Amino acid sequence: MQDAQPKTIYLKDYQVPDYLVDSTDLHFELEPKATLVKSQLSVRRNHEAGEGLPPLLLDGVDLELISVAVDGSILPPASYQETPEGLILTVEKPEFLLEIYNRINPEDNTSLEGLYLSNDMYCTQCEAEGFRKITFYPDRPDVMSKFTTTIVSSKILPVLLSNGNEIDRGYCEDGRHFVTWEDPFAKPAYLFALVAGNLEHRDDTFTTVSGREVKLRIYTEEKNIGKCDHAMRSLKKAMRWDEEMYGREYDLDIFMVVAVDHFNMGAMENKGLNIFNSACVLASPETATDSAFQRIESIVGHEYFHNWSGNRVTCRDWFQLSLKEGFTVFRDAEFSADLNSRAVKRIEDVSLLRTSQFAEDAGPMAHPIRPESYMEISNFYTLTVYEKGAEVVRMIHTLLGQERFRRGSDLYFERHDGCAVTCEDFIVAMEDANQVDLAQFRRWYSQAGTPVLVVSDDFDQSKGIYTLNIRQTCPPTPDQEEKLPFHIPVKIGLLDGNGHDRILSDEGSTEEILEVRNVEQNFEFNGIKEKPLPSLLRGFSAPVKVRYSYTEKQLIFLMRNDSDTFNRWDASQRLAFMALSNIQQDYRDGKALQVSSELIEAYRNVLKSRILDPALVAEILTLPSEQSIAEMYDSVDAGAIVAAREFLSETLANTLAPELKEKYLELNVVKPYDPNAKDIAGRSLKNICLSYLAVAEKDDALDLLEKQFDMAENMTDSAAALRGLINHGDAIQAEAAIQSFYQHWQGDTQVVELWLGLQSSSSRYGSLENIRTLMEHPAFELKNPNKVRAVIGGFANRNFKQFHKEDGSGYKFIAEQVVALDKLNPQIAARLVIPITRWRKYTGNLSDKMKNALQDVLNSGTLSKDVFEVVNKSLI
Ligand code: B3K
Ligand code: ZN
Repeated sequence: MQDAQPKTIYLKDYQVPDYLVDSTDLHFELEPKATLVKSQLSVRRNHEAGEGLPPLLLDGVDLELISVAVDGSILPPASYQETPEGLILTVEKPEFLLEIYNRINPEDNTSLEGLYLSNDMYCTQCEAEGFRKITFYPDRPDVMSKFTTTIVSSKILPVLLSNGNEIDRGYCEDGRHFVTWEDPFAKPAYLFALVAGNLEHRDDTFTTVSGREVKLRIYTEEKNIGKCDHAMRSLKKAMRWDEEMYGREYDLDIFMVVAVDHFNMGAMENKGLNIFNSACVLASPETATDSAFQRIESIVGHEYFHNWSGNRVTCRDWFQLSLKEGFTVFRDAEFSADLNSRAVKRIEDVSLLRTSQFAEDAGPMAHPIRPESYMEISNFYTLTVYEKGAEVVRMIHTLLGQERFRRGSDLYFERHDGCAVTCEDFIVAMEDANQVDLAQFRRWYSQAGTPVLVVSDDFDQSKGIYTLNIRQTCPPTPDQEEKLPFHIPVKIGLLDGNGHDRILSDEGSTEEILEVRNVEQNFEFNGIKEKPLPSLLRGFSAPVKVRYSYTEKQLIFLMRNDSDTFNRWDASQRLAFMALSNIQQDYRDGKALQVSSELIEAYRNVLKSRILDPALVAEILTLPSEQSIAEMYDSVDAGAIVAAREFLSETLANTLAPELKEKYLELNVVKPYDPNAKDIAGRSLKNICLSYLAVAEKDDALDLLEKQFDMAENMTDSAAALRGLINHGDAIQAEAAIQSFYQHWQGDTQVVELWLGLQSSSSRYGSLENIRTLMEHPAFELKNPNKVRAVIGGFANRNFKQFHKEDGSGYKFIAEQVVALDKLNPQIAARLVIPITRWRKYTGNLSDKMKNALQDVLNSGTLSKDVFEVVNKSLI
């Protein structure tokens, strides 16, 4: 926390470190309020940085310094300077052993950065700049060191873990015990980890492609030991996949995963010792939904893949974060796509991107995937860096093709193994391996904002030439008024009147990747006899918006015929957006609301289809969320959006009730739970039908809900029924379901989090009053980020109707919570404030009320760097 405006750090100011640390020996004596840390660093002047011996700067935050010694001699306090950011030492030697003793207080560390306690377990989170909360250190990713760690504790904590391989253990004279770990790979401090607790473990082994046996171990509290199987299976699949797809083998004797209840994000890729938010690793059919099963598989994969893309090859500085995150998200997305339904995975990822990343690109914190400046790096762990970053890697993959992309990644890993590098190094490896020029493509790394492609077409019947005209623009973003044209791969197909793909080349291909490079460009197709219908941006081949004036009829045609599954879904989305826009207009004009019969018939056909993959049917039937509708407009009328979506949903529900019921009954079969793609698709479609039936409130929908609620044998069905009862049951029914569910599951943390989220995100149940009541519930804990995300985040991010209430009470509430949370956990507070930073987009009173709430946060007193940066940039 600080008073003065925090300093801005710029990419252009990067300088190599003055000193390097060859080895780091750490010694911890764990005590909740007074953990003693001793560190021995072999420090060496970095000759790349220049001549002379400048002062050595060590980062350190919230540390109690005990002593500093150089080559065995304690330094008098006069020879070093302690500042709020760390320690400045002058040592007149180019190489020396630095020994520091300091004390920290894990119990009072509610920021969940550095060393802290979760329940009674010690754990760490060091990325990005948490190591400086453990000891004084050059806490920057380009300082890579070999770590040895000894942990001493009372025997109440039998499990003592750190990175690498265990090399020693024993007892101290005073009855305490210790374990020593050695990590043979040099790493930056952000990958350091320590865990100590009373934990059980699940074991397995994996034999690598070269025949080495690796021990796999998942640690949890005893009560959760039965929830590790899915994560273990996912880990083994990930290890095999990385060998097969990228030729990457695991490199230590043991790979450990620990589940922790208090965690700021999903998981962390610490070398050999991944630490996971319990919600992202623990699952059983009775307690976890299908989406939790899938989330676990993808996060386990993601963290494992970091062992190469992140750990063996790491980032030079935090501006390069997308180097490891964008690439690793791309890798985990492909992993999930290979294991499950590729089309569904793509639809889910693109929905997230469009709903939330596009909003980021259009908001006050917009930044390129490689930002140029920041005040607090934690604020840049964003969907832009992660998801758009992955799309940028995907575009390179699209432009090069699988084989050449692999050649590039092989060269990248080989060239930079053991190094801290930049996004530029990644692109250069791709170029060098394939003799391509990605000069213009690099703009994706430096320009923010979502490009817009305006597409028009022309058909010259006499010459048989069909022309696509593509114009690109990109809206201004903070600090970037003008943008240069991007290099954009636009994958297309052309449909004939029968809905078949036209052949576009002599080799018989039916798809083409148009490489858009200019502000305006024409692409001609010869030998065309009738005007085709374009299927644009197939598979979402670039993170852009495409505007082409499709008619309703054409969209229905694409929905039926496009050979690209993603674009079939996309056509349905365009259709829904078109309908929702019209309804909003009628709503504002005070006219009777209506939905075209063609649209209803199109949905009926999808629902009745025996050919379409049920997973796709489920995705098509899922109407765009209010948030994603809001993202489509420069000026958002929240009330009209809610009214339009409710009307469309009710109209579909009422008109299609017989078909919905038939489909529900057809799919509602009893069989053992298996989270495979086919069964997940079936459950997903079944539960969407059920939710529509609940909206229609007829055809004994409430009985079906009650029955499913009582009989469900897996959490997917159980939670779907509970959601239906909360949103559509009568008040007594809803309350009874909420209570009985809690009675049954109160001992299970992950289910309780789900239960809280179902209530807070309910447009009917999640009123501000009920949110406040939930916060009084014994299951709620302001110091636990999962609970905060479930209750307060559920309200602000997934309960559009209640959050955007006319009186602005939702915004005031968020401001109040942000101020309270900032004192405990600045990272979480800075995430929570985001929904009110988009005030410029909202119409009328809402905009002012949102802005006032933001101003209240700013005026509340001393803010953390995290919250200050977000709020301040949003008000400028
Ligand atoms: N690398 C971590 C994220 C750390 C976030 C720090 N605020 C998890 C991941 O992306 O795999
Ligand atoms: Zn990651």
